This record gives sequence, structure tokens and C-alpha cells, in this order.
Amino acid sequence: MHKDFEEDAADAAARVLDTNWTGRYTVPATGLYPHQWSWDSAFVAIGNRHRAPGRARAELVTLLDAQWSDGRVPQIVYDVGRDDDYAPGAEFWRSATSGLVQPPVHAWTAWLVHCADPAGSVREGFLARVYPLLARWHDYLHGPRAGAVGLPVTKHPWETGTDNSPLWDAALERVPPEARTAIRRPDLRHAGTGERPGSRDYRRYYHLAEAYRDAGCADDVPIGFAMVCPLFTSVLAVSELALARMAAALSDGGGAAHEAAAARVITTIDEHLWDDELGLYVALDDTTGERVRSATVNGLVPLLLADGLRKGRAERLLEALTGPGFLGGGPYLPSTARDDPAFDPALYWRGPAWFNTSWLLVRAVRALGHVDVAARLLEHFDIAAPDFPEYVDPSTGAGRGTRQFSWTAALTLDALLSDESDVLPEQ
Ligand code: 9WN
Repeated sequence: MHKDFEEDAADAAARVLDTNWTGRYTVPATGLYPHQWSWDSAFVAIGNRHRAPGRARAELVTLLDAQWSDGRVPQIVYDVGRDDDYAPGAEFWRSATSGLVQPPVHAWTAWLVHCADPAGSVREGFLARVYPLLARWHDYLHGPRAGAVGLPVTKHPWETGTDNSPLWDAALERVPPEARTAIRRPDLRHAGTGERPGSRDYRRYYHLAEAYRDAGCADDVPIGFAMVCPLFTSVLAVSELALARMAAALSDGGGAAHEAAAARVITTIDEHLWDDELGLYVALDDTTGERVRSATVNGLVPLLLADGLRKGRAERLLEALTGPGFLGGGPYLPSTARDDPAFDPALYWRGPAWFNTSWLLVRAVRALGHVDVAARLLEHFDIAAPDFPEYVDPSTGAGRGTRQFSWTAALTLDALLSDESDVLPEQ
């Protein structure tokens, strides 16, 4: 990228983050998403660590302040004054937070934030404050959330962060498309037709959310959806390794247990989620014990764990990543493979390219020394400014979803300002 263009893009990204900052956390977008979202805040902190490290720390601390007593970190922390602007809201959950969760990128993020400004982090006692909370978050996932093979299950498509990925289609087919709640769709004011899930999807989403809420968000009551996701579990493994780094930095003896937990997660992903024909990882339906044979970007994310995977699998993942279904078939990394029957270039997680998944894969391939593939993935960030769309058409790059989206801006900053070559940096 040209230097002036880079500076303009960085300034524009910083302006998005400033506009979307509320004083305690950053909303994903002022119109469509007016509350604090769990994994969005993590991605925002990854960008802000370069320019406002105190704010990056505050973002994570605010989220962890909303942690439940059972250890879960909620999907959404509501600004109850804006309950009309997004649904379902606090009134639905009868709580100031959603009972669901999102992918556990937080410990990894906290370590990146700490390493970007160790002096400020130590001054504020950041690691000492967040480490025990993050360890409890992981205990919740390894404990009440553990499915049949021992990996945590997601109990709602919203928990996967990749809401309408074809990975959830078969399980959702078993959920009646009927809800008791009157469904409002304020989201449709902020995204084009055909870019958000449909009414039938929403009726199922609400059916599941009602069932979970009415069970008191207890995890021992089956509600008809329990999926093991390769993205969710891979970032959990990276986050466990980050907890090990934190334990060492705090001279806490818990590091070996986190390393063992990471190793167990990686081995189990390898044993149960690999699809040899597709050459990538897939989801596992905990209710039926069946693997879901769909090629999605979720299934490439285990490349972050390349060192721990069975021999030959990282190479197969690289082949898939650079093959016709993904980068080989067009410029930007699609959320669903271009040759998957469910592929749709506009519809949310069924084809569009999202900036957080490009970022995850950049980290993975850089750590493996594939600078050429990293450069291909980084082209996505060249088209982020000045609109910072939520997602883009993976062939044309045309913006989709909402605009001035926080994690697009934050990860663009990170792409511009960081060339770290490890998944987890040394302090
Ligand atoms: C439900 C906030 C969130 C992201 C998710 C993305 C989308 C919400 C929605 O927006 O989901 O959580 O209303 O569609 O799928 O990854 O965290 O940006």
C-alpha cells in the first residue's frame, strides 16, 4: 500500500473507533449493534492496543465485569437505554446481558494487549486482574459446556459468531421455525436485502433462545442444538496457551495445566473434526455424533494450531486455503467455500469475506513463514477504508452489511501497524 494511503486509512480507522467508543467499551456499529459484544470487543482491543492501550485494557475489563457467577462471558452486555434498537434485547433475556456466549478469543487478546504496552499493563495490574477471570471463563467452557468428545459445544448459532454458516443448517432443520416472542427486526434498517438471515432463520434463532432462557440458561438441559465448531475450539486452544503465558508472567504455577488443556483441545479437534475428503476441519453435531461436511472458513482456522496438528494436515489446510474454494477462486477469503452448494456472495456467513477471519488466517500463515499467502490475505484490508464495511463480496470487494464497523477498522489498524510473526508473541 502507498504510504499516504496507509496513513489516511489508519486515521480513518481510528476515527471509527473513536466514534464507536462509549467511554467504557466500543459498540460494533452505532446503528445496527448498539451494545457491547463479546468477541467484537476483543478484536477492537487488538486494534486499539497500538494507539490507545489503556482503552484496549478498559474494553476487556468492562466485558469481564459482566461475567456471570458460573464463569460465562456474555455474548452481549446491553445498554438498556437502547433496548428498542436491537433485538433480542435485555427485555427478552430478563437480564442486562445475553445468556449466550461467543468464541473465546479473549485470553489471546489480553495477552496481545499486555505485550503491546507491558509497562502500562503492569502499572494497572491488568494481567493480575484479568487472568483469574479468563481462567474461570475457560473452566466454564471445559466444564458445563463440554460435549460428548470433551470439546465445548455452542448452544445457539449466535454463539459461534458465524451465525448462518451452512455448518449449522442440518441441526437448525430440527428446530421448529416457531417462536412465542413477537420478532422485531431493527437490523434490517441497516443492511441490504439478502445480506442478513431471513425470517425463517430468525424464528428458529428465537425458538432456541427462548428454550435456553426458560431453562435458566442451564447447560444440562438439552435444547436441541449443540455443535462443536472448529473456529470456536481452535481459538480456545490459542487462548489456553495465552493463559499459560500469563501465568508465567505472574509467576503463578498454573501454566502447565493451561498447556495441557490446550494440547487436549488440539488432539481432540484433530481426532473428531477432520474431513479428509474436503481437506479441512468441519463441525461436529453433538446431538447426533455426526460431522457436518461443509467447507467453510471456520474449518481453516485450526491452521493457527499447525505445530500441534497431525502430520500433513497443515499442508492440506494451506492447499484448501489457496485452492479454488477460497483464495484461489477470487481475491478475498470467503466465509463459505465458493464451491459449497450453500455459497452466496452477499448473505452474511454464507460467502462474504469478513475481516476477522482474514486476520485469523494472516496470523496463522505468518507463523508458518508463508509471507506470500499472508500478502494475499492482507489485500482484504486494502479495501476497508473509508467505509469499513462489516463484510464484502469475496469476488468484487463490494461492501455488505453495515458500515463504519468497529472490528473492520480495528483489524485494519492492526494489519497496518503490526507484522508480528507469531500467533502468540513473547513478552
Ligand atoms: C448476533 C456483532 C455481531 C458479531 C457476530 C455477527 C453478528 C449478531 C447479529 O454481529 O451477530 O450476535 O445480530 O447478527 O454474526 O459475529 O459478533 O458485530
